[in-house]
Amino acid sequence: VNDRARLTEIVGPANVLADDDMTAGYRQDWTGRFLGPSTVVVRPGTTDEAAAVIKACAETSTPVVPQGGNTGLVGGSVPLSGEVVLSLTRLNRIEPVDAAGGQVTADAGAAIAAVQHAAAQAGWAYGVDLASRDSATVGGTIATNAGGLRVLRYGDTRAQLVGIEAVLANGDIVTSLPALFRNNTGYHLPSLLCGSEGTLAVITKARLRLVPPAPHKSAALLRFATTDDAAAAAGQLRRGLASLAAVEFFLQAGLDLVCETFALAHPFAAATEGAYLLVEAASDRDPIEHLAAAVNALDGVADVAVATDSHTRAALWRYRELHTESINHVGPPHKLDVAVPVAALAELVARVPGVVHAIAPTAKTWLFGHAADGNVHINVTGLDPDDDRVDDAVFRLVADLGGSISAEHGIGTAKRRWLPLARTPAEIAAFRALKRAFDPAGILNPHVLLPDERR
Ligand code: 2HG
Ligand code: ZN
Repeated sequence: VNDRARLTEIVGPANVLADDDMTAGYRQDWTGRFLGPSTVVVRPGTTDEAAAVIKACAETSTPVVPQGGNTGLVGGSVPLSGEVVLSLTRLNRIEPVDAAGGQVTADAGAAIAAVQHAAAQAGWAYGVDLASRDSATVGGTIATNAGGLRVLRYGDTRAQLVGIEAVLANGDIVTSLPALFRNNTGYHLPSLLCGSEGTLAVITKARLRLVPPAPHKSAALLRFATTDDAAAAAGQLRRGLASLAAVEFFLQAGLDLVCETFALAHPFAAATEGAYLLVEAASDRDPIEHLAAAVNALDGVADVAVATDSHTRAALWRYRELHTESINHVGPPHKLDVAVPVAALAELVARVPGVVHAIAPTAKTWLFGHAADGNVHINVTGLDPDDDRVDDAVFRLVADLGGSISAEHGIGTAKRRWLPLARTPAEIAAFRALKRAFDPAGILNPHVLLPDERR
């Protein structure tokens, strides 16, 4: 990169990394499926530095990939074409919580766990939680509109967003971080930048709404004989349990893999098959009685394990949260994070293994996810990283079922080819018009989200 000296002037020599060993962690995505070639990583320490970096890159038409915690799962934050990586993790301040207004302003590089902690210290909570909470950042979760474990209760990241500060493609800074609950003044840039995957601007700060804490929690792990029963139960729990905080789902094969990989005892020693729901209730008072009553009212429950203390609860959560890591031990997966109408969840789960098997008979399919939201994480191991025939067949099935090719991870590099399955031609034309308006030179994360234009 010919402007390395310029970048060094802006952020200092310690914050321009070029050595392959030093940049390796910024070039490879979390799944191990996507790895970029040698490049430069720039780590600004302030919004002004980030703006100066973007301005310098704009002047030389150098493409930039903004990056937070690099925990994304669709290859959206790695420099696959040798782009400069703009790492925001040094921007990690969190301002004092606005306790009266129930909001907080945090830098893009602050970890989600740090925001949760700051909120809790002030008697509030942050509505977003996800397994990668210690690494995933405010900016990255906004850029991808991350979902996670609390969407059911508090909505996705977009629903938490009050204001934003961002650097535009020409280096200008737009700031709107109002300490307001209501603010209805035209185009809402936070909403637009949320889910834009670094293609429209670089997020440097955000104003986030907080939620009342629900410190009393109970969880139950339920085993059902069939996915149909589990899916029906998820719907019934939403109606019947006001304190419902999460309904997560996995299958026997995934549970067995997690237990084997992490040497955990099986929750129900004798069970060899089933569909599992991990149900959590959270409230300002102990929700155990309501949870127990709601579980008792369900049909088709074959086994139950209840956790009332935090230690046992964490043990139950491990069966669910360790899926991603356990699957990575098998080999780099193809990750197909999809959503279907809740009524079609069981059908999807039933049909996916056959679709995969017909194309790749030796591949393994792992299904788990957020049951009450109709969000299934279809992971397939044993496929060549570049062989996307399975991805194609599964996405088409999902589209036929009225679903979406991305529920919460975004489009990134991995799915942009299939955006037309999720969006109409007119919508994609509108996307392209927005991209041209915000980034006419096309330097911001140029290889994600939008499919290549046919020439
Ligand atoms: C989860 O729900 C994450 O655990 C990761 O969204 C999903 O690894 C996956 O496919
Ligand atoms: Zn998920």
